[in-house]
Amino acid sequence: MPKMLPELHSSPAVRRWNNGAPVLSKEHIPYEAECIFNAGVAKYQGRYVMIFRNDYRYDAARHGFGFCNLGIAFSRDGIHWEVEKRPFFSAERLGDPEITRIYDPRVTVIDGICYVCFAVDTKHGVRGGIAMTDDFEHIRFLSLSAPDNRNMVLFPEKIGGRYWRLERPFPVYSRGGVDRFDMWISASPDLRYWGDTDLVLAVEDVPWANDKIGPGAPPVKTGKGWLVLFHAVDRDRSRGKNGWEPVWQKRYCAGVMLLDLENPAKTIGLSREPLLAPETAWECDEGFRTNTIFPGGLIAEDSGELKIYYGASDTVECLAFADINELVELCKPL
Ligand code: BMA
Repeated sequence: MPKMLPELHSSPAVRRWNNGAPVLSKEHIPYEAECIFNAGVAKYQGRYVMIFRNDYRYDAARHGFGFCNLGIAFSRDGIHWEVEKRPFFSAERLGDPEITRIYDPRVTVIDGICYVCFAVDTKHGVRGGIAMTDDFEHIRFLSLSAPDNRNMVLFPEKIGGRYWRLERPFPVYSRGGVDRFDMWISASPDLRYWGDTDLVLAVEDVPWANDKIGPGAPPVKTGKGWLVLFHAVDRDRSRGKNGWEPVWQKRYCAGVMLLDLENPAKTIGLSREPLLAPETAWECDEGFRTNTIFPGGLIAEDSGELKIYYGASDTVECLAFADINELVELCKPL
């Protein structure tokens, strides 16, 4: 039986695919793979494309994985996936000794071009990377942020003539030396030079978070505003052993908010409850870092159905459905 966490529940507005079974996991991968999670998903040239994270070769002594790469899968329906024979990308393939890991991809299509954002671990801090690909074999970097920053996602169109990204710097020194990290936005004329940075949502605005928040999937345009998924973390020091690690005290939930259509730096709505809280066996019991829901893909279908892709317990990739208007309704003014 899944371990229930009584204090937080998922919204009745979401329905998990196949009772929370993974849409993608290591069994589907034709090369060495262990944890398949935190994927970015987009519709591109008539099919769905997913870029997923693969952490492999667990080292129990270090409580971590020795290797990480990004894989690619394609789908006709967004549910059943065919995985490419070889991994797409990794820090090793880049061949820059400064860059040690590339992970947590998000995919946005803008004007028919496919962009991928990811977290880039370097020997001197974590940077947010933006790159483009047109063949899912080669990748060209456009920009790398200053450290420490990650969870970058691009809006799917220019607003007021500029590109926009959500991001999550981690200002340890100026936020009291503990995790208190917030969601920010920046604009760019060309995807290379970023500025006009502004705060979008602070962790203390989210009633079920006490640690940090960060952008999830690329925003979806609705008649009422930009619909944005985010993750929100609470830490409970009484939590002990969870998952494979000796101690894991955090819980990651998915939340939803609305940004102004013309000025996306302005938050106009927030759901005061989590959208997805860990509840199923994969989310609570089975994985590496339990109690972790990490949304990275949001697709709006013409029917009004939303597909929400999320990593569960840093171990598998799952899918949930919702109605776009119902999620907009959940977002009440701040
Ligand atoms: C965050 C990132 C994510 C991960 C999450 C939970 O800090 O590293 O990649 O899913 O922690 O472990």
